[in-house]
Amino acid sequence: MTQKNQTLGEFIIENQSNFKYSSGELSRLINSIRLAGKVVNYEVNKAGLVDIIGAAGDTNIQGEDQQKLDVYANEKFIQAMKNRNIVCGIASEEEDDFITINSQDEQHQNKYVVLIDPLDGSSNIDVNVSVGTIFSVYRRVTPIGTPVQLEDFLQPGNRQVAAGYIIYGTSTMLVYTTGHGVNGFTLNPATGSYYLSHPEMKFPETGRIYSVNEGNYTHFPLGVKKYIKYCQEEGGDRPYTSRYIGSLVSDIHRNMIKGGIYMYPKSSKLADGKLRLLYECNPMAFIIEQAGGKASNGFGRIMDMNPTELHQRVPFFGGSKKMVEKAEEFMELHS
Ligand code: AHM
Ligand code: MG
Repeated sequence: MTQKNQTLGEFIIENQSNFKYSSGELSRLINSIRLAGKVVNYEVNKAGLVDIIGAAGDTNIQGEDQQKLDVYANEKFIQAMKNRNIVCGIASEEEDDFITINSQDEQHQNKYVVLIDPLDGSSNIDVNVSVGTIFSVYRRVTPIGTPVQLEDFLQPGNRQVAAGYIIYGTSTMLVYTTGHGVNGFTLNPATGSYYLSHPEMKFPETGRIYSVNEGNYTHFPLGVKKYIKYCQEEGGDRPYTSRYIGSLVSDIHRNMIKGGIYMYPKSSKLADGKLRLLYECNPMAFIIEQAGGKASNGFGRIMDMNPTELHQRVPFFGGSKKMVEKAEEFMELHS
């Protein structure tokens, strides 16, 4: 039963039977992500104090090099999952290749692989703008008892068993889905617990916000240009409002609450756009769809794409269903 003000811990226990393969493993996995998230949150909150306590690249008082926050976050999440021995492999936007996890006694017995963008939008940290962590969970496809393979990670998004994000914003929130809707939990810094603050989150069917880096306008395909013009024209509830933080998690989070579309199209400078299919687009698409929205590459469903490489990039259009459908119409018409 979903009950507002429940802690995330209580929620996980009560909803464990919702998990597709209920063995407790997925619950433990979400738990490790929430814990590492708190550690990263603590460091992100201190980022404004770099002049006082030392910046990335500096040497600290113990003679150790200070790490950049994205590298730090990468290590914390990987460590949390490794220590608890709950996944068989991890792929991270920060790592060239996937990591195989195996403990001596377990012999590759874990079922899940995790793909993670440990600190998305990290260039925003210096200016005190929200950043996020994005994660995606799949059941492995190769036999248990053997080391994970690339194919365990290169699965279409429609096979995800869980996905979520942490937003380090004015509040810190963890928002996730296991395929039974989307729930958002806010961290209470006083108690260190996440509380269910946004039960059953839903994208409004349509909205009035469009989020895109318009600085790239000249380089966008004609369909995108025309759609942007459509957003700006008078007519019905238009012109829409333009809001672009430049931090995927924050832009989607806001649009999920208020109604809107986020776009990172391809351009004449970036042939496949900028966002990564496996670490950013698929997990956000799973959340968007579970919240009643739509996620597309401009012509088809993001989650039906067959990945060919770990760091593959794809154009991305995600948000309120009717707005994404409209953008697709323009893409189709002008392709
Ligand atoms: P990153 O993974 O290097 O942080 O890049 C991803 C980020 C997204 O959060 C954001 O939506 C996008 O890059 C912004 O890119 P741009 O500055 O080109 O608009
Ligand atoms: Mg990223």
